[in-house]
This record gives sequence, structure tokens and C-alpha cells, in this order.
Amino acid sequence: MRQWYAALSMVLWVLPPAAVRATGSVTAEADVLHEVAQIRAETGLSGSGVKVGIIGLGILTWGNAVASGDLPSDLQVLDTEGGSDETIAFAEIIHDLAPNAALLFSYARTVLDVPDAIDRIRAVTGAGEPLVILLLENVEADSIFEDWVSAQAAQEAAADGILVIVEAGDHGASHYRGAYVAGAGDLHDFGGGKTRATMELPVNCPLQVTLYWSEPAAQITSQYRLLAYNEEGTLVSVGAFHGAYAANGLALASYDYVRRPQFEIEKLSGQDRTIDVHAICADHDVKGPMLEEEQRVATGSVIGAAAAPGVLTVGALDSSAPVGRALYSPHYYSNHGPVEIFFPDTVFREKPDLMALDGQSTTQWHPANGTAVAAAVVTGMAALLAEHTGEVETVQLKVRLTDTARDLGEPGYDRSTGYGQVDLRAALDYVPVPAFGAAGLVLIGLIVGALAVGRCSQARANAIGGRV
Ligand SMILES: [Ca+2]
Ligand SMILES: [Ca+2]
Repeated sequence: MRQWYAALSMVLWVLPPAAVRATGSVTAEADVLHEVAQIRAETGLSGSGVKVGIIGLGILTWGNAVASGDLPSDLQVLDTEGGSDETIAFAEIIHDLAPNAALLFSYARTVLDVPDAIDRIRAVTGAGEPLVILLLENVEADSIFEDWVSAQAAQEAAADGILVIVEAGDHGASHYRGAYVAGAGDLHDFGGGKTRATMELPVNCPLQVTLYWSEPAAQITSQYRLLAYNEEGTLVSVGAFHGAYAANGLALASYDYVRRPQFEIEKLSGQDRTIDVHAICADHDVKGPMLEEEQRVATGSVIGAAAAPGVLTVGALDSSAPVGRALYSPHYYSNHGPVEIFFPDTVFREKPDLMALDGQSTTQWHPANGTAVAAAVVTGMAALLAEHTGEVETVQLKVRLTDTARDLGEPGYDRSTGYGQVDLRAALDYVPVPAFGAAGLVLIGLIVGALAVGRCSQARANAIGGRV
């Protein structure tokens, strides 16, 4: 094979070899499926001059990935390497897609650590230097009825002109939300007197179930708890109020594999509130616990920093489910919008923003799945885009990516797939809409009608502060 390439060296020499190469022992499939390798070859883009900050749980043994060529040796670890290897896979994907981008790792064990993690990245980034941040959240411990610490920090960074990319989350099929209805024994009535919900696990995984209720942080006056049972109906776990994350009430019931776990929500004291439950597999390469259909509520499952209006929120597409030429269906577990904030005021926001493929090969997981993986894919692409445009403003990069996305699902923006599938080539070719005065806008409105203006202005509204 090498000799065959040598015979074609005169032809290949016109391409910039350093920009074409895939990095390391394994390469993320998105490099081909999202045409990133081809675009690097055509344009010479490689992420040069762009910094990518990655906030996650840990990058402990990243030296192994350096040895295999899957991470750059000049990766900068800010503060600490953390306590796990979880973030290595995401860094590898970005390195595959944007091999010359400078990678920075900043540790955040919980959402409480996110503000400092963002600050550490910003502290080593020069003014005007292109910076993209991938924020990988520990979403089982975040606020959902208000913008709490991580959402506030991410929004602040976005407002300062940094492109912050956040996973939409993977509990779209295991999410329930509804107003508490008193049933037998103060258990929540899911409807028709049914007080117990059942969850299916597609594969063996330790499950973490989280219950919230709608009270503002530091003003919790009601108490609820989560009761979890195994398939035989034996109580296996009680989720108690988690004071460390006192946003909206947080009860965790975490236990090992039970094939068909069942749940009850009990009100112990206080007011009837809106309750919200979701479950995730604690093994990060396993996705997809699923509530039985009558309790499943996909809408409103985007939470935490992913709900911040200025960030780019990314959902996951399934490479085994094409719906057209290089176009794919969303995974059933990818979270849906809209975001509904209760405090201090009621606010609705359209999320997610953008979709990309998960199912990426790394040295850690084969394949790595979930919306965090899709967010890493978009982060690698965004590094190439930032190099191409030289733009460091969130609004410009976000508008380029959302305005040029390929529509999926229901026509136009929808709450499952946002603006659609990321299209790097179109984002690179994007010509910004010229700024018109009021008279110009009226004229355009008369000529092309509201429909043509609608999509672009919706994208811009989302990019600059969210639709409320
Ligand atoms: Ca690699
Ligand atoms: Ca659509």
C-alpha cells in the first residue's frame, strides 16, 4: 500500500500532508463521515493558532495516548489531571479532527467546580486568541429549574465572546416531568392511580437516578424522596435529599444493574411541586435507560450548562441510521428542549442547537457514545472554523454553525434536532447576511415574505441570548 501511494506522490504532493493525516492508533469515524479529513486536505486547515479548553472529570493516564500518537505531547494540564480517564476520549476526538489545535485540560469534578475550571482556561489564553471550550458536565448533579453555577459560568464566558460547546445530555428516554399529584401513601400518582414507574435497561449498567423538585436554590422548604425497587419489587435504594447540591432539591438513588428497576416518588413534607426524574448509566460508554412509554417525557430534558442561552448545545446522531445522503437520525437518548426555567422568572429557551455523530473510536472506548462525544466532534470542527475565520466571537461562530446546519426531522428548527446536522463545509463557506437598516428589512419583508427571514433571525436570536 505504501508503494502504491509512493507511485502517486506527485499527485498527493499538492495536498498539505501534515493537515491530512489522522492522528494516532485510532481515528474518530466523524473524520470521514462528517467529511472533516477531506476538508482539511482541501483547505490545509488543522486548528493551528486555536486553543481548545476541555473541562471534564479527568485525564489521568493521558501519557499512554501520547505514546500512541492519539494525544499531543504538549497538551496542557491546568491545575490537576483529575481522578479518572474519562476526558481522554473527548480530547482524542478533537485531536483527530483538528490535529494542530492546542489542547488544554481543566478539571471539574462537579458543577460547583465549573466556574474555576473556565477561569483557569481563560487565564492562560491571550486577549483575542481564538478559544473554544468543550464543557463536559456531571449532569446528574445539576440544577434544572434555574440557571445555577455552571450555567451562569458558561453563559458569562459565552457573553464574553468564547464559543462554549456543551453536550445536550443522554437521558431523553429516561426523563419524567410532571406536577406532583398525591396518590396512596403520599406517593406521586403518575396517572390512573399508578404510583410506580418502570425503567428498562438495554444492557448491564450501574444506574443513577436523580429526582428534583421545583424550588429555588437555598430556599428549599419541601422534601421529597425517591424509592427504587428491583424487578421482584424489593426496595433496593432510597434517594435522599442531597444537601451539597441544594439547587431545587436533589435526591440520588444509585445502584447496580437491575434489569427492570421500578421507582416511586414520595412527598415527605411541604408543597406540591413540579417533579423531575431522570436516569443515566454510570458507565459512560453505555447509554439508553428507558422509561416505559406512558411516563416518558423527552421534552425539557436539556438541563444545566446545556440550557444556558449563549452556549452551543449539541445532541447525538446515530451513524447506523442514515436518513439521506450523509444525513443521520437522532439517537433516542439525545435530550430534547425546550428548556423551561422557573426561577427567578419563567423562561422558555429553544435547545438543542446542533447535532453531530457519536459512536467514535478512541483508545478508551470502541465506540464512544453519547452527546458528549457528539459535542467533542463539533468542538474539533469549530477549531477548524475558528482558524479559517480568525473570528473569536461566539456569536459569529455559533451563527455560522447553526445557520448552515442541514435540517433534520420536522421541517425547520425542532426541539429534537435543533437547527439540524452540523455541516462544516457550509459553515466555512458561509456568507454573513449583510446588516440592513430598518427600511431595508421592510423591503426584504415585502419581497420575500416572513418565511425567508424567519430561520436566520431565529438562529441569531438563539445565538445572541436565547429565545425567551
Ligand atoms: Ca486518534
Ligand atoms: Ca428540523
